[in-house]
Amino acid sequence: MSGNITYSINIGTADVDDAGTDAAVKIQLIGEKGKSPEIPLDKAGNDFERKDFDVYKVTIDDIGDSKKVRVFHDNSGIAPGWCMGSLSIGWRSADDRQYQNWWPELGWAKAMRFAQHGPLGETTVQGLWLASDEGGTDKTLNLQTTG
Ligand SMILES: [Ca+2]
Ligand SMILES: [Ca+2]
Repeated sequence: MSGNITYSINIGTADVDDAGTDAAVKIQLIGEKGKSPEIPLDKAGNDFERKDFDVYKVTIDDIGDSKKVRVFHDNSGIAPGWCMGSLSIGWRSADDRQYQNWWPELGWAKAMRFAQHGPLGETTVQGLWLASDEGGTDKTLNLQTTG
C-alpha cells in the first residue's frame, strides 16, 4: 500500500522587473515509482509576484523519491513571463518518516533592472525564466539534495 504523501512546494519569485506572473502555474512531480497529476498552484491572493515566497501543500499518491519536477504555466495574463528565483520540495516519506527536502539547480537568468526613470540595464539573477522568449514556459528540472 503506497498511501498519500503531502509535499510542501516552496517557490520564490526573483526580485527583478517583470519577474512576477498571473499565469496559471502548474507542477508535476516525477518520482522513482511514478508521476503525479498536473497540480495547479493557486492559493488565496496573488501568487508569484516579484520577490514573493509562496508555499503550497499538495497531497498525492506516493511516487517514491522525487527525481524530477516539471514546472509550467499557460502564458496567460499581462507580461506572463515568470522568473522563478528558488524552488524546493519537502516531504516526509511514507516508510522511514524522514523529512526530505530536494531542489533543482536553477542557475542564473538574464533580467532587466529598472530605476524610476528608465532601465538600468541587463543583469543576472539566480533563477530560471519560464517565458516564451526565454526558452519556453514548460521546464523539467532534476532534483537533488546537495550542491
Ligand atoms: Ca512577468
Ligand atoms: Ca501573480
